[in-house]
Amino acid sequence: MSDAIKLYDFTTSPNCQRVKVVLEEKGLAYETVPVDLRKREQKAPEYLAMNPYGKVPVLVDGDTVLYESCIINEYLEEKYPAPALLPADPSTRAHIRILIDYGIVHTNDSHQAIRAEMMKPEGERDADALAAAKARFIEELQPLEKELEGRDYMAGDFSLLDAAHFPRVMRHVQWSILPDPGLPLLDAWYQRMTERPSVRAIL
Ligand SMILES: N[C@@H](CCC(=O)N[C@@H](CS)C(=O)NCC(=O)O)C(=O)O
Repeated sequence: MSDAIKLYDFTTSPNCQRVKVVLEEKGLAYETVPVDLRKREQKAPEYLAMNPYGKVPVLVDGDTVLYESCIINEYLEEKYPAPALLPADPSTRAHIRILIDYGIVHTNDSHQAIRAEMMKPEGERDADALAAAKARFIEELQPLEKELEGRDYMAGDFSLLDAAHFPRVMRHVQWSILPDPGLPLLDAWYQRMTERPSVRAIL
């Protein structure tokens, strides 16, 4: 059996992309194992034995089997510390973790409301519901915009914070929810992110 890290992956899943960016940034050799979400392969008993939540991604590194993308990324940072994707200072690390949680959990309701509309055929979308969710989402992204004042990346240097937020922002760019005139720094950051070899490698 190969010793390479395995990532159970669905190519377009933002949660998988978040991990793939970190694997690429760290220059780690890994294999992706496709999981077809449309065929509900993530609910098969063998898969649930690895991830009881029945979701992608799952990372297998030797005897270590992990799920939850942000926790996987923290594991990769601890196990493979170079190049560092978190600063050394505990207070800054904690601040980064707050912002990861904020951007994923605390914007999730508006993100999901937008997603629900975008998944419908164009003619069946509720324009008012979409506009309201968009306004809320844009407002909720303001704290991340603020972090980018005077910085190329959200914590100064590229970090797990940027890897965490890129995939969802990309989804909203694909849906034409972003860029937004109220978030110019986030747009410049997004463009910068798309130039990174790690991001180019996973798209
Ligand atoms: N909190 C989890 C979320 C994982 C997740 O929601 N994955 C989606 C794909 S983006 C999934 O597997 N959906 C299929 C399902 O829920 O059955 C993480 O960060 O890894």
